[in-house]
Amino acid sequence: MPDKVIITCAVTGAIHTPTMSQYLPITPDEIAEAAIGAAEAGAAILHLHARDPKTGKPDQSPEAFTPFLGRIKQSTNAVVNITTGGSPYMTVDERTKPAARWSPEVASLNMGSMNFGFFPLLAKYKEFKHEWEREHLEGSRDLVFRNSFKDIEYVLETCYGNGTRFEFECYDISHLYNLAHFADRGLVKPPFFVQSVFGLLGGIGTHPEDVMHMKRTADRLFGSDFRWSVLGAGKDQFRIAAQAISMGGNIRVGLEDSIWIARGKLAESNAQQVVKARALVEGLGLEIATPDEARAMLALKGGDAVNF
Ligand code: KMH
Ligand code: ZN
Repeated sequence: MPDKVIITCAVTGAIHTPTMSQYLPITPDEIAEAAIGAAEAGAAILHLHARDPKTGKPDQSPEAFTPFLGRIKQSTNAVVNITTGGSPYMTVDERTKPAARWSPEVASLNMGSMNFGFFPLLAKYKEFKHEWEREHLEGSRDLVFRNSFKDIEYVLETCYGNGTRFEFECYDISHLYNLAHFADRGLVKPPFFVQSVFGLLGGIGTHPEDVMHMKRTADRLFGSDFRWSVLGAGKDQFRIAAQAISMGGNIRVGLEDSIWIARGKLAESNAQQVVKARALVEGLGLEIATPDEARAMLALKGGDAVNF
């Protein structure tokens, strides 16, 4: 059991929409403030997406990240992780541009293609603030989040020269095998930061046995060569986190993954979720990792070696 637990906070993402929560960070100022608040509350890693400030629609142009990356760097020592998942509606080329431009310490890397269904959320909302939101949910009935072997190789090759390392997002057991394939080919180097995603429609579920199976399979494939982290989508976020912490894992929270702080109660900030996550860690007699401890655990290049 490692005694330090890395908390990642994913502050806005590309799945939830402005109608779903007034607390979802949208503008660059809101994203910067949410990220800084999360870091102050104990998040060692900040997983970042950008949005159009007027409509809240996911925006994966490198320029959309400019106004908040510098602010976050000046105000915190936290590790910045830039998404290459963007929105599942975007091409891999579009999705990779911000990480290629800004050379963060970490970029996300999605380890397989899958159905990506968030249309069940349609039932919860009668009206939407912006037209794109309904289409975004409705369209996910027919949405394949494409991450072919070629796509994954493209992200690896594009970011490799920058010394960026990866948050390997694994939404199912097969994604662990895909990572093992890239490890066998020498295209990725340990320690692997494996982010297991539970509860997205199209991926593995949220049963405790699902969490066990993911961990057991990663143990068998990677031995001591990986750091395990989990995220639970939606209402199961903290139950999954608690199980993973007690199994020696690291955790990810944030409004990207769940807009809730308790049953039926919206989280009023990302920091509020980080505070709750930290209490889980400390309640189990463990300590949260500082950003520099996370850098050492994940063999990162350092906060000065980025392009922002
Ligand atoms: N929205 C999460 C379930 C990415 O940014 O690369 C997955 C995610 C994808 O974080
Ligand atoms: Zn993300």
